[in-house]
Amino acid sequence: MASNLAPIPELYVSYESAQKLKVEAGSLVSHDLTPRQICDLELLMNGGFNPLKGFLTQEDYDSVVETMRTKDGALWPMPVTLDVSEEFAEKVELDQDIALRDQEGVILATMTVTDKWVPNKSREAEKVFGADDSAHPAVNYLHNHAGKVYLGGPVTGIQQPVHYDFKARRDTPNELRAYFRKMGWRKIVAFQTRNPLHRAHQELTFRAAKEAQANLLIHPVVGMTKPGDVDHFTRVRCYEAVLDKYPSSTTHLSLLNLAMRMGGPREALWHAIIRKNHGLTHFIVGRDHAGPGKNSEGEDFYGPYDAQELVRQHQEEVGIEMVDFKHMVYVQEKAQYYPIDEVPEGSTVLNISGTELRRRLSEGLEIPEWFSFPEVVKELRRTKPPRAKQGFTVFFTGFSGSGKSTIANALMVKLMEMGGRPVTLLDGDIVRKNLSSELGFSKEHRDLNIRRIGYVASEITKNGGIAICAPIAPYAATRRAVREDVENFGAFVEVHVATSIEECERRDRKGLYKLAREGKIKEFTGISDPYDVPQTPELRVETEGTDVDNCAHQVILKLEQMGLIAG
Ligand code: PPS
Repeated sequence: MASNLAPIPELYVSYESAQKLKVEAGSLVSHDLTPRQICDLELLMNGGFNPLKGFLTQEDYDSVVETMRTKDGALWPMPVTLDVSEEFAEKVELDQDIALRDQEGVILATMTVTDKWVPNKSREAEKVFGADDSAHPAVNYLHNHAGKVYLGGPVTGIQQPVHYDFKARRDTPNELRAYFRKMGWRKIVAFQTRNPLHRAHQELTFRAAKEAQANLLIHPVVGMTKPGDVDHFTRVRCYEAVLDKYPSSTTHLSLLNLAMRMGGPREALWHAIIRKNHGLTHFIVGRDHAGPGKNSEGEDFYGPYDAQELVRQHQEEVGIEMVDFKHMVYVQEKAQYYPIDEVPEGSTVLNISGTELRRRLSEGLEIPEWFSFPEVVKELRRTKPPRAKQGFTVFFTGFSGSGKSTIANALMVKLMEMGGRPVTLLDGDIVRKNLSSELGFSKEHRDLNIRRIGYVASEITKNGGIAICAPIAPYAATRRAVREDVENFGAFVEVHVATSIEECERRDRKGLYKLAREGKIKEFTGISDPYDVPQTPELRVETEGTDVDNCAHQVILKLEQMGLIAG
């Protein structure tokens, strides 16, 4: 299969029309795109999502969800939808044009809204991702981040989203096509990745290209990947280091601003279509491609070869050939890599799993040269120092008067005594005075308060400090959202201070329970307002019959056990 490298259609208008549209769009209702929508819009506009011409209409959406095809029969496995809030949706009439802006307010496109509907998100989760289980990152996104209403309709492209990083490494489908034409490349294998490349990847990609007698495109995703992945800045520096290891002029590196859904088989097929649009002829699909990890029962969402099977079934229709990802292992006696099924008998096979690599990085242990390139390891260590040097957040939750603040204070002092990292205490009362002074205790206000704490804690964690938070934080969903914010940067240690409501009321240190019983304080947690007991906190401490020092010590032991402080 050789590539047809003619340009593919884009949704951009000419420069002159774009200037005119920009001015006219000043009077349109504006939607501020989310980071994921910006990624989707970029690929819609530049032809990466060809044949889509806009965000899916309701008919197309239903058809894509049910059959992986648009209503016209084009193969399209992934819903690309514009989710908005109910308030925003109310402002928009059908056939109205709206402006799509980035987070700084720069207009990127206009869209004629032809459809507006409330999707059945559970059905979308079941059909597209295989289960309505929020352990799946895309299902979690669907239920907890995406707006309630979808808008659909054609998009008119005004300008590309602005990227300040790695500009020279980003290519539109037509730019890549032009590059391949210029280089005379007719067969090109794409390697999709969201991880740093090590020697085994370099070997397998080079081998795949050689076998297909093709050139190689390293095509990593730099839009949105799985929460917890190595950030793309670090990864791109690593890819650049690996690029030197291929014979010169055989291999190219280009960054793809895709927002992954971790949708396994459907996602693999989507990736293949996107690569076809970028002018590629071959696509490497591995074991558990775009896999989301374990479901809430601890089982895999998809079978290890489901993705390969689905891509194989549709490869002819897509016009891209699937290449099997060969699992490469290092053979000690030969001092070289072999596909696992070609290892000479009786030889010693060495391999380091992803989990083992993360462990070695987090504990500052040696990573051998046969496994990775020293330049790559250096970059990874620079970004991720060992756990005992990283930032983290300890998040206490419990009733008012449960002892959260007292234990948090004791913990802070103990951590400061140890030294090494700055410590900040975000106690309920301190926060309410300095960050949330205008807020009350309605669900909405409590959520806002906790999200603010989460934001500050995540910034502290990102910058290598220790954040200790001690609010009531009564809602499980909000605590989960904070966990997600923090875990982008470091560990989140939830500590449930499990003092019973009866004991808190008996202690009634601030006299608030009495007032709550008398109805003088409304919406009082545990009395007249709910508290979701944490189901799986990292630690639960009982304060009844245990002194504060001992409770704080239990937290210290937990932190040691998690490798967050040196033992
Ligand atoms: S929340 O729900 O997480 O936003 O609450 P938080 O910011 O931790 O604030 C709790 C402190 O405010 C006092 N207080 C109340 N608590 C619960 N419910 C109601 N209605 C209420 N009104 C005032 C109370 O003293 C809490 O302090 P702590 O330190 O938890 O005892």
